[in-house]
Order: sequence, then C-alpha cells, then structure tokens
Amino acid sequence: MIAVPARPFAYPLAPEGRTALVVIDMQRDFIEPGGFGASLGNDVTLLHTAIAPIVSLLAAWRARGWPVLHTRECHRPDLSDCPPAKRGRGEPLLRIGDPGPMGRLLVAGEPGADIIPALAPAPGEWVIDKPGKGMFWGTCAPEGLHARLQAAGITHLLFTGVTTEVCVQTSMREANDRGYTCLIVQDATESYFPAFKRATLETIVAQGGIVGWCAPSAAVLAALAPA
Ligand code: C5J
Repeated sequence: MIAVPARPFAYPLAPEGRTALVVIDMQRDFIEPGGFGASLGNDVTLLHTAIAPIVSLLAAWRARGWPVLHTRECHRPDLSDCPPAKRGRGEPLLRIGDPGPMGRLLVAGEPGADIIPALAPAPGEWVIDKPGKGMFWGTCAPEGLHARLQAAGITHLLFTGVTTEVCVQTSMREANDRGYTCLIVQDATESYFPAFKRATLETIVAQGGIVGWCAPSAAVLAALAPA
C-alpha cells in the first residue's frame, strides 16, 4: 500500500491497478453556459477550478496504466429512464430533454452530455452513463458496476468531479456501502455552492472517516513513485 497523507489519517492507496480514478460528470451540461447546470440558475464558472487537478491525476493514472472511470449523468432519448419526479422538479429555465444550445439537456448522444474536451476519455477507459446521481444505480446492465469492478480487481476508488455534494457524494457513499476504500480529492471536485462543498468534505472525514478519506491532489501525486 502507498500511504497518502489525508484526513482523518493516512489513506492506504492500493497499487498495481487496484485503485481506480473516478471522474464524475465533467460534462459540458454542468461546466459550460447553456447546459443543465446553468438552466437551474447556477454560475458554472465555479466548477472550473477542478479541471486542472483532474488533468494532473489523469496523467498520473494513464502513465501507470491504472484504471480510469468517467461517468456521465444522462438519459435515453425517449426519457424512459428519467422519472417524472426528476424531470418535473422546480422551475428551471429548461427541463431535462428540452432543446438548448448544446442539444437536448442531459440526453445521451447530445453535445451537452459529452465530457469536456480537456478531460476527454482515452481509449480503454470506462465511460459509464448513469440516469441517477449515484454511479451504481441503473448502470452497467446486466451485471452492474459493482460486479464489473470486482471482476477487474478494483478495491479502492479516488473520487473527483462535480458536483461535490450531489453526484460525487452519492457515488462515494454507494461505493463505501459496497466495501470500497474511498478518497475524495478536495481540489479536484467542485460545487456551485462553496459552503455545500466544505460541509460535504467535513461530513466525509468526520467520525473517523465515516464515508472515507479526503486529500489534495498534490498529496496523492507526491505519494506516487515516479511512473
Ligand atoms: C447534479 C451532478 N448536480 N452531477 N448532478 O444534478 O452532481
């Protein structure tokens, strides 16, 4: 194990490809103007600081040939996997499935559902489309994501992406409940609400790491031996 200085204590990072880097929903629909995030009234520029740390982590994982998972929150074009309770909520400018400047909001195959070019998946990396907030819900049919991770020998997950308190936290909690050893990279995740991000990171590490560990990307990268 590689000891990464972290809160609430050193994180035991498993080498030899057993720790996957998870990049949650770094999609144009959340990061760029005119997408789903903006339709909810959010300032999308608040998410941009997470991009550079994720680029650095991706480079480190790719140099070692370690597994990388990208997720995309999106729905089938007929919206059959989008519950009315999700689509109908609130008073957004545009709803899921409505046409916007980047195509239909949060619909698979539309430009807005794409991962931003700076973080585009490399060949062989996992790309998981998820209809919900958590990456284990309704994904990787028929066997499910947990079975696929187990088959690949992945036991540890490093979480990055957006937004900290919604899809990142939900996915990390789902993973924690399934027995994965999880760390959230504090500068590689962002929220439209800085106070929610702070509260989420504190919640994760409280009570002896009730959900997992937290560390900056510099601590993770420094702990890795040269590739
Ligand atoms: C949200 C996400 N915030 N990726 N999705 O609706 O966090």
